Amino acid sequence: LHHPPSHCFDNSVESIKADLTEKLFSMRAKFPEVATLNDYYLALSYVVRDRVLHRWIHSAHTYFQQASRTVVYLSAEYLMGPQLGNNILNLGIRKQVEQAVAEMGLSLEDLLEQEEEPGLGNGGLGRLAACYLDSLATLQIPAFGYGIRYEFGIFDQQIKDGWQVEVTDRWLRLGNPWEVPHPERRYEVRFGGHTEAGYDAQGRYRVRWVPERSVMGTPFDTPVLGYGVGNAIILRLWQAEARESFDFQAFNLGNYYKAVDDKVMSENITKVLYPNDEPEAGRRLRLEQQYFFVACSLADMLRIFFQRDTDLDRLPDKFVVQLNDTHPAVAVAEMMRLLIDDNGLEWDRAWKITTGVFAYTNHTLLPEALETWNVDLFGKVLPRHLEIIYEINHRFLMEVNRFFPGDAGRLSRMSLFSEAGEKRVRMANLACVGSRAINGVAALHTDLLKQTVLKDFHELWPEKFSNKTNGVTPRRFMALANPGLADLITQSIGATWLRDMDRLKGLEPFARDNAFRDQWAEVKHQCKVRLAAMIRKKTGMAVDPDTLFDIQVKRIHEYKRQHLNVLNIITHYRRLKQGLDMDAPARTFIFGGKAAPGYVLAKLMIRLITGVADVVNHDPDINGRIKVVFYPDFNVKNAQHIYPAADLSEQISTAGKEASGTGNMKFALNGALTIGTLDGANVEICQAVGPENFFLFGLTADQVAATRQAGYRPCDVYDGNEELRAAMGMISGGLFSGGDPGMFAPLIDSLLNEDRFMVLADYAAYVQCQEQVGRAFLKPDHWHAMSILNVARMGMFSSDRSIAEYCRDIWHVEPVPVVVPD
Ligand code: 26Y
Repeated sequence: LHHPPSHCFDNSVESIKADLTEKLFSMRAKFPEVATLNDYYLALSYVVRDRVLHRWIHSAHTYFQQASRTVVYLSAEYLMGPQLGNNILNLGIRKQVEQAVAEMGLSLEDLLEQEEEPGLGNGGLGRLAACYLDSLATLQIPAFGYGIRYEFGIFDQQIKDGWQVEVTDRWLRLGNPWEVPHPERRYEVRFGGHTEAGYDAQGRYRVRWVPERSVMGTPFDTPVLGYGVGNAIILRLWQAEARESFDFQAFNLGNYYKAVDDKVMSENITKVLYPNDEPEAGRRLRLEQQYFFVACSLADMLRIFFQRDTDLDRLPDKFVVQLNDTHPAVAVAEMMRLLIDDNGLEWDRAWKITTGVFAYTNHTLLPEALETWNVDLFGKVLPRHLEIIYEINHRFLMEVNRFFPGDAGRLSRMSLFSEAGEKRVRMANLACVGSRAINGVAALHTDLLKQTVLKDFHELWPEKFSNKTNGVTPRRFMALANPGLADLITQSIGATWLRDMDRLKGLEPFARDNAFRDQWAEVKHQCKVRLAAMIRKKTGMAVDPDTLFDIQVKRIHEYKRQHLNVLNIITHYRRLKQGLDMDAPARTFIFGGKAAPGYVLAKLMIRLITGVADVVNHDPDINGRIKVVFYPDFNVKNAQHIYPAADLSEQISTAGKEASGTGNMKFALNGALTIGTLDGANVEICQAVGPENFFLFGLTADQVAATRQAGYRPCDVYDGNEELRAAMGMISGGLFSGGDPGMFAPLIDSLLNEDRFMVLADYAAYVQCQEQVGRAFLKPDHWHAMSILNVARMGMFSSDRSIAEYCRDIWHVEPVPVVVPD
């Protein structure tokens, strides 16, 4: 085995400057006088990338030698956020880079702003995957993240006349310096066709899949650095390409356009990320995407396994594969196919290996969000896999029947196929049966999983279940997003907290320290000034950093209840108009988030927010006591400006609906106080920071279920509450829709007739709780003390803690330290 380059990088200011000029020349073919800001961004990125790759090469070399168990994280989404700043932070070269670019007449901040983030995810699930890669690297765990290199990620959001408009996300337009393509390491992925059964030369029963078409998957590698360690890991994203750029046979037959057509069809597979909450859009292509990246990833894993081993029974000792929700669950069938059809194993042996390798994380309780596939469609795309799933199901249901004899209801609930209406494959059931561990993402979520959607599986295999409460990386969401706060914390308790978040506890005594509280307040104020400038730039609106910044940023969804927030704003507005509540502090209500393009009510909620903003912001009677802002195009990059500037974090989902939430953690770690329901991880956050430092309101999950059971009638709530009637009347009267009373009718009707998410039931409690928030904000000393205590007690919400628990309880993997010469 050869040793990797022991070449060392000189991180002095002089050397970084020299490298930058060299990269401008070698990678951009420019000299300084003609270079654009983007050329400089790219050149600096290449300077940083060399140093990142250096760590990756040493890590790969070390992992290869040690061959200890490796984590494979399979996720259809990764929301990585901008890379340059994070890599500079993790390399520990911020000061030198800042000075180097300054001496060349540039500002690091401007260069960082150039980067277009890869928006390869919808929201929480994709961002969680990115935080977990950061923590895997930092905890020195050998790991691969595998996913899809979408050419178009989540759409860019613009606001036109108050409505959301979707614009294609062309994130690759100016080049992506962070990835390294490996066309030499591509795999063929087959689709469609039929199967043929027969006996091989040894007389063994074998099935042959005769596919109808195939595409190639090419990997693009992005290294992810650990913090404070030499380790790096790889995010490997697959891009679909045609097998041959020209199908020569078709070409010879004169069918040139068919050949080009096939190429286009193949490349469609990784063309676009699908939004969640999108009814039925592009289902076939989505199934193809899922199988495509799973097939490439498992083939790659086996290739790496066979580099050092020959005995597939040892696969579970060498790899554990975590399924990030059911999107990659077809991996269970693909693993069986690889073992049986391609490697000649018997079923039982293959099943033992398969169920020794996989583990499954569930991220939702909403029954309509559980993935299922029409059996006919599935069979057309993956005929062999459908057969395998039938066989898994047959054997599984026999086992269920041994444990619970004659329980027909249970058999039909646990079957991998639902037979009510059209026959469908249930991916959550497949994931459960194929995995040796199953987890939810917050304590309440895991409890509810066991009681509801996965109840039968829990009764069969209670030992497979555990909770792994989500976490977020303090590197990106504190050190990078909020350097002022991070520096203040480091000055007070030392620097170790960034890798050991329990150290934040050391901040508790400072909550009583007046001088410290003033510094804390000053940092927050600076963050608000910065956000106000961003708001001005993006929307043209002036907001006052001395007002209470009350922020709700997340995907727009009925269960997240942005409309509950709006109802409170309208109520507050009406009171002010009546001369009431005049002692309440002035507030800036900030919203951000994307609605799925086909989710009509969610898009209407955005229109309602912008409609209310239009009226309230321009009402002379209000005189700035309320401002409402919709911050367009919420993404990771914007989020890094937004979380640090919040006084109040809105976490107001209907109890029992938000699996965990992770924005709630990012806010609280930046010193925002939370107004929230007992939902998802809010329950644990409230417990950790203490209920006296948390604004709790609303029905509990049990009460929500009981209220529903008892025949909840939203119109009764409406009839019984004068302020609620007035607020809804202002909406339906057309005040926020330029006099059009019809515009918001669908929203109002859904609240009055069904109110699936109990907005009206929680309205009064929410309004009252918001009054309490207002009163608390008027006592700044106490407010800032609560803010400090929140940060001091939030240590457990580091993704390092989450990953350490996965390592200990599910993956059984150990750290492998990497030594990098430098
Ligand atoms: C298109 C499709 C099948 C699909 C794609 C993405 C379906 C769902 C999703 C994304 C789901 C998601 O983001 N779930 C969130 O996961 C977070 C991380 O665990 C949780 O904190 C959050 O509560 C949950 O809504």
